[in-house]
Amino acid sequence: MLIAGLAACGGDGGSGSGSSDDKITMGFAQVGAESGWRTANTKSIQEAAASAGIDLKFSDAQQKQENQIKAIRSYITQRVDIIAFSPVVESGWDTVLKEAKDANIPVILTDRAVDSKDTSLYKTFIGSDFIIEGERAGEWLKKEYEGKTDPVNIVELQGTTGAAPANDRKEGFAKVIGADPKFKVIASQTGDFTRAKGKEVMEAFLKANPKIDVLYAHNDDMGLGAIEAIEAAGKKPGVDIRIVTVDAVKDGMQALADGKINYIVECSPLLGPQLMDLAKKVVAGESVPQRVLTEETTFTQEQAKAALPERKY
Ligand code: GYE
Repeated sequence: MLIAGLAACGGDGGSGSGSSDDKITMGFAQVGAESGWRTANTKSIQEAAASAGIDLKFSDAQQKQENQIKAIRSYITQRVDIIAFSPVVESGWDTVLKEAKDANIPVILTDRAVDSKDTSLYKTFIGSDFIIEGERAGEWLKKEYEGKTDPVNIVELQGTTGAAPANDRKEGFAKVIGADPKFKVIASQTGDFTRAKGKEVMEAFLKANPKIDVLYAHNDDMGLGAIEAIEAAGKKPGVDIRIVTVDAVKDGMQALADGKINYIVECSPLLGPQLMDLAKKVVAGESVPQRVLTEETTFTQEQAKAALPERKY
């Protein structure tokens, strides 16, 4: 993808556009700084823009949709060449996306999806398949408890309410474990993708439920917060309560290598280079695929030990 993009842009001096020497200006409306994943994602976008020679206007919405909408409107007023954003929640984007379209400013979705029926409101969507991530967490659990018949009490820490990764990771997981009645999700609540909220909600789960076998956290950060709560309650994370999370950021991988998490489903935040490549193509009027999927893997404790020294984020 990246190689093809560089060849297309550099090979013939950017033919087709009268202002090919002008720098592309991108307005990027980020979700916030809620997790290690997000920090790595922001860094990837900023570094990739710099090395692609794209002038980046960057805003942080502090996990609030209204702030993102304001940022997008200001990018429209500033007449940037392209807008990219990671929608904090799935719903409620049609009006502002229509405004961008009417102003002839193309939009790229990164990381999270919108539920707009009109797919002409954006050029492409680059990011992970969160349903598959949820399924991978469920598949691991099924294997862990294969051949056992006792009930398995699961608590779930959901991501930000209404966010695509929260909706889809819940759905994918439920689909896989739902077929076996021994798996019981006894509590499920949002921890807003943050460490502090993960800890707080896990404390409440522990107080209300004497027997918790498994924690499924929609990201590493909530899992890491929950680990603090579990330890404070005198239990051993990874042993007394088995833990599966999503992301595979460094702190999560360290906890996995240390035996406090049992399994992590990877979700890559390094979307910057592909995003800049797609942005150049869109601005040049080239066609791009409607959906660009990120490639990801999963990690056991042993695999985390091996991967940690090379882990960049
Ligand atoms: O998993 C979580 C972050 O949208 C995939 O957002 C992203 C999620 C990621 O806060 O850590």
